Amino acid sequence: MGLIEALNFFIFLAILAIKFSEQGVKDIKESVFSICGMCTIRCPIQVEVEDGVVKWIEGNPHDPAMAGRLCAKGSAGIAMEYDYERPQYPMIRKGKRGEGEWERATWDEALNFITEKLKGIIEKQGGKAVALSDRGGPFRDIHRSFLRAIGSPNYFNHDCTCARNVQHAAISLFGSGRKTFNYDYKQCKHLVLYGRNVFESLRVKAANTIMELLDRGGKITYIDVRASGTAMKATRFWMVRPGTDYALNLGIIHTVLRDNLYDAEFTDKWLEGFKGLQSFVTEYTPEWASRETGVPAQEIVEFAHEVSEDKPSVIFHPGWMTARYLDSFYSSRTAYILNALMGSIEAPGGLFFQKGPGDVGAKGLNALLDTIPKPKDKRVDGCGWKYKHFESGPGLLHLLYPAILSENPYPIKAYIVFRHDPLLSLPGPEEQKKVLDKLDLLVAIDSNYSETGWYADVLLPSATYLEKSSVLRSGKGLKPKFDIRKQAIEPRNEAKPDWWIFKSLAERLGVGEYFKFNDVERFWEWQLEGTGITLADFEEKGFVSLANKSVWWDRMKDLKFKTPSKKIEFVSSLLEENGIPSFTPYESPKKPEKGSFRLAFGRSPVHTHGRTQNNPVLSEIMPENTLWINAEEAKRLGISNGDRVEVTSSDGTHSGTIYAYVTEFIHPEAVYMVHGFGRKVPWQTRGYNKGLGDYRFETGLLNVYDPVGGANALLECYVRVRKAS
Ligand SMILES: Nc1nc2c(c(=O)[nH]1)N[C@H]1C(S)=C(S)[C@@H](COP(=O)(O)OP(=O)(O)OC[C@H]3O[C@@H](n4cnc5c(=O)[nH]c(N)nc54)[C@H](O)[C@@H]3O)O[C@H]1N2
Ligand SMILES: Nc1nc2c(c(=O)[nH]1)N[C@H]1C(S)=C(S)[C@@H](COP(=O)(O)OP(=O)(O)OC[C@H]3O[C@@H](n4cnc5c(=O)[nH]c(N)nc54)[C@H](O)[C@@H]3O)O[C@H]1N2
Ligand code: SF4
Ligand SMILES: [Mo]
Repeated sequence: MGLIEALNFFIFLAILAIKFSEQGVKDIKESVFSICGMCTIRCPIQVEVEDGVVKWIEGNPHDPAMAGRLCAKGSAGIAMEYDYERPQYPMIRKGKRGEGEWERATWDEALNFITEKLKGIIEKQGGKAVALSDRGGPFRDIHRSFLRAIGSPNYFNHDCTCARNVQHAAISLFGSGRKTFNYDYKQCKHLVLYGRNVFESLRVKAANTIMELLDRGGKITYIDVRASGTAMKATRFWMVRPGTDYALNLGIIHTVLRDNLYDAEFTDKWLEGFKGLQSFVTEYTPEWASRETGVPAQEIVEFAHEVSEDKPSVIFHPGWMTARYLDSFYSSRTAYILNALMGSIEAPGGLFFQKGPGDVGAKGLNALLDTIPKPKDKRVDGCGWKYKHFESGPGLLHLLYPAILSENPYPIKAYIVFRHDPLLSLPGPEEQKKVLDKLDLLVAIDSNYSETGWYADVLLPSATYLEKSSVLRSGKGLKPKFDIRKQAIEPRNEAKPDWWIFKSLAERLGVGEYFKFNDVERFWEWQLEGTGITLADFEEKGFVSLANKSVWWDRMKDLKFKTPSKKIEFVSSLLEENGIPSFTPYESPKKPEKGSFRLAFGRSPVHTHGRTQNNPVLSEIMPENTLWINAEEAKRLGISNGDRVEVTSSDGTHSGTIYAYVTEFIHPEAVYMVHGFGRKVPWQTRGYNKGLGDYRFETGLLNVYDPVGGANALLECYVRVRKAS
């Protein structure tokens, strides 16, 4: 065969191969196991793909608690995927921060730009001058490793605005955090919820199981300042005065101890400091609690007796975030104490210890983070050293802000925000911006135009959960398991998966040696090394169970508390060593001034925080939020249902109008709006300026936080309301 013939033959082969692969693409129908990313619950899902297009998403049918089911947001994943109003290519800021003048960049240009800036900062101030925050969760290994590799201890997550008070309350009692336990709703007889709006602030599995709890005659006592969707389904609803959950718990504990309603065998065995609690609650009678909360004393007593009859199959949910007040640490702590008094720890229908691979004789997944030496510098926010009672892991993001301003204990010059939107989730965006302006570099990596992304110097488009594979997840529970998020489709536009972004940056910054893998599959294989499990084992169901049946420990013998005493420390060694009382006197929350209300917030079942307001489908179902206001108060202010009302922050710097929802089912001291609206990114035309953003009214609150729990006291927010002219 001559050269020309050979060339022609090869061209012929190439055309054939292209034709063949086109044919292949056309006929491909595929089911892919993945993990939903529409909110941070991360439910296991199955994605149906046809010709490279997502056609259908459902809950993983092999997971009995999902059984194919999904929530509205999860189903709207397809609408999010094919929406063009999301970042499509890397962008570098041209105008002033937040002005919205961008220049389109190639990935090389954007990564080089970031690298040059970071190199300069690291040379001058060290790696510690770089901070990174994310949204927590199981997929952090690679970006946390990146930060560690460049020598920074300053990793943060969102939790100062979420569950930090609960986390620290758990540590003070059990020596380990809130995720030590999960809840056995399946066998629970009485579930007590403090603003834990289980049917709207969704976890699909939990919501399903709690519906079944009601179906089989179990009880729910729900406590809130307003009648949420969960209140409607509850057996008992107490509409409390805002910020008084701690008082309620003290009244309940008083009754439980006075009337001997606790599990004496369990308390004798496991509790440290029972006497201290007993003497502390003597003065907090149900009558006293009634005056604080508005719940009749007789009902508190009846409830304590009723719940005790169902012990130990009862759950006092410590709150996800337990409404964020200045004393929420103690409301959470007393909810946990009630569980301990009921003996519900590791009891069927109570709180169970989440078992990990090590608890069932299996080896855990390898973690990249463990292969990189820990930076020697102390955290910039003081967590773990200046504030020893605050866990150092994710620190407290609100404490980063004063550190940026004061450069104390050292300067922070770059902030990488990954899968997180602090301008929308921490209080007071305008105050935050003034602090962020001191940075030399602000980078956002997002699959959506976040408020922070819009204010950043560089915005990198991140692949969506449907477009990427993530690191394998190790799930703890009664039956520990590993599960997989597998890429379902090719990234659209120029989006890139996060592992690629951080690996590329690491290589450019000269620390690529830690990131040797070239694709996720190799990384998975390395994660699994030594476990005896292979990738093929995930093919059938999308997960691999590490135990055949549920693992329960003997609750009178085998409980593993990580406190110094190995018991549940009502009197906490950690707190006392740091000069913090284990029991603290209750202080009545401030009453709003006349014409002003406490601003409460929460979730809608069809939105995720502030990031779905522009979703083509979800924006149609719920385009804007309303202001819930008590009927008597509304009448006094001349406001009728459906009126436009003007809401103004307590310092007068922010105001806006919104429709009023007038109802008897909210406490007169509070008004309420669904979180996350009032978005200000003009490129998102559906969500732009719709409704009002609770976070914008939280002026002056950036550094107001529960001093013991550490979480932002977002609910210490007051607004004035009047009928709009
Ligand atoms: N006023 C007020 N403030 C609040 C709350 C409130 O109710 N009211 N709620 C608080 C609570 S409980 C929490 S948990 C926080 C949550 O606050 P955030 O953590 O900021 O909120 P999220 O909506 O989880 O998402 C953060 C960002 O991640 C992006 N994202 C989603 N998926 C991906 C992905 O696959 N890749 C990348 N790179 N980015 C992605 C989203 O587009 C979004 O911009 O807010 C807190 N702040
Ligand atoms: N649909 C949907 N589901 C979600 C999310 C989402 O964005 N959308 N986000 C997830 C996240 S990150 C979280 S943290 C959870 C949050 O889930 P939940 O903990 O259930 O919290 P929220 O929906 O924020 O509701 C808080 C409730 O607290 C009430 N409240 C205010 N003040 C008080 C008070 O003083 N006492 C009591 N007892 N109640 C009070 C409010 O009225 C509101 O109903 O939801 C998760 N699930
Ligand atoms: S609760 Fe809904 S949106 Fe959140 S992960 Fe599960 S299915 Fe997705
Ligand atoms: Mo949260």
